[in-house]
Amino acid sequence: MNEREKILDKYSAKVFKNRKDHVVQFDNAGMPKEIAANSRSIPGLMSNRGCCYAGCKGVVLGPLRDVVVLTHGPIGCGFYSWGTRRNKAKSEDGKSYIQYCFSTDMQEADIVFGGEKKLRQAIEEAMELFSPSCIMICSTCPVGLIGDDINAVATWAEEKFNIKCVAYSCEGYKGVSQSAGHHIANNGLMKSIIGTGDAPLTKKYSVNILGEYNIGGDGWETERLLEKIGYEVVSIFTGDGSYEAIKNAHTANLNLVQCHRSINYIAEMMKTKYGIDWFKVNFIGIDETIRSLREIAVYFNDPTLIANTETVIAEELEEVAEAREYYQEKLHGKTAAVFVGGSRSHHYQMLLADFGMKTIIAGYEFAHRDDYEGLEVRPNVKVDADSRNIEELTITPDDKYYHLSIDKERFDALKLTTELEYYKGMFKDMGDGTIAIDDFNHYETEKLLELFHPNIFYSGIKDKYMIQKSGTPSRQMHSYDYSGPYAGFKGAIKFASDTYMSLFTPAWQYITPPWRMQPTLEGKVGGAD
Ligand code: CFM
Repeated sequence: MNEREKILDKYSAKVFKNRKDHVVQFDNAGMPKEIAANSRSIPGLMSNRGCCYAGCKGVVLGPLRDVVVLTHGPIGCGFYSWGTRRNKAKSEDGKSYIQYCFSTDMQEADIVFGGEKKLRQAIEEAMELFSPSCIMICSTCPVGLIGDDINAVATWAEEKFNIKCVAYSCEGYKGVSQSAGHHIANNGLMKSIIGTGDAPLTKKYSVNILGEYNIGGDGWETERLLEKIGYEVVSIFTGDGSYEAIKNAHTANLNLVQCHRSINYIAEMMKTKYGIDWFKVNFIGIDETIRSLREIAVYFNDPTLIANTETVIAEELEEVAEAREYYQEKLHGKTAAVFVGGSRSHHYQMLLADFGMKTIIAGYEFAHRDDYEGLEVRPNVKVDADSRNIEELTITPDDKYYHLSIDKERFDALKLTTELEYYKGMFKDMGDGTIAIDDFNHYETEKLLELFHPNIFYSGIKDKYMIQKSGTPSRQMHSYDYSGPYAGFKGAIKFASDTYMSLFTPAWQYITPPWRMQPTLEGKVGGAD
């Protein structure tokens, strides 16, 4: 039995039938394989996934600092999504609401008699207290079940207060994970916000950064590098982003996509509507940052820009050279497991490789097949009923704003040599007995620790403690355990330093757990003899 078979061995026939297609082990040739993804989790298995509301409100819309994002639902949904993601924001203009939790706090009576009145009251209150230019309403499960007309309330608010108000039907039960919520949020931003501003550009070369949520300050570090080279960053979706900035996103020359999983919809719709090309970039990892910066410069094909890019790369590399060498020596040969949402488990493999570390286990909570296998599989992916429930917008070219930055010939040539409008997926960077798992559960995590003994396990809050209790250091790859930024050159060193501290402070190994010193409880099943 190989490791994959050992993991699946204990499952009942029914569970085995489902899970076998979600677990892939690579042979020495590292051949690309097919994986089952973006399908329903099995009830009862401890999945690490979140819900549709989490993907819409928590991930894509929540970081917009000048927007009041109002949770329409019982207080639990608002409370548990309050301040739990480290999407940092500045509030230089005094307009940052991300430290607040806005909720309609629906009660039983609202569920029975309808919650629209309460939603209107909440909007009135938000206007009185904060007077934002934009409010976004996010529905939770009961709202969809009782059928509150949140779109009518949004129209009412726009007319009454002369603001932008967008309603999102992102009830938690939609789709199979938070991925559905990303799509719904993308659709709303595309339909109602992008293209509504007309601020003029200030520089010749301008970009939007898509799928960068400024966790631990990553977006600030990426922006710093791009501005140092000479680009104008028109908007960031959505880390430290704002309604005021993303209104103008359609004016940029190029879209840079960091997290492909959460925002490819906007990149593709903006291409159709405004003619803006997109690049798959990755600012996680030194070599990947260099590749990304060079490809962007080559796209614009301006000798000054290319020279500036090389100067910045050389400067930044020099600054980190000594630390890089130190950590390479310490971390070389260590093995890692990386299990995060829908894009980091690939991005971080490249950063680990910078320091000579090998990823032997990787997995995504809610990625789609293209995130594993590459964009080329998209036409072969079967769309199931859960995904078909999410609206697909029909987009046509915009008469006024459609603009191409490069001609078709150059586009085609670049496409052959760069990651222009292409995402290669995680599998192509794996092989050699390593394993990839979709929608991990806790049982599988335990088995992986037992079978592979990774030196460190990067994962999330839901499984972090069970990993640590097994004696394996674990670092949170969603929030960076209060550290970061990890993006760019300096971020890579910060990541290496945090990893080094985790590995060389083996605190957990000095502790003898109580179950090793005393017998565990014994019992028997009650009932009849
Ligand atoms: Fe994109 Fe993200 Fe991720 Fe994601 Fe997320 Fe996140 Fe993530 Mo947590 S948007 S898919 S829904 S990179 S919150 S910033 S860390 S699971 S791998």
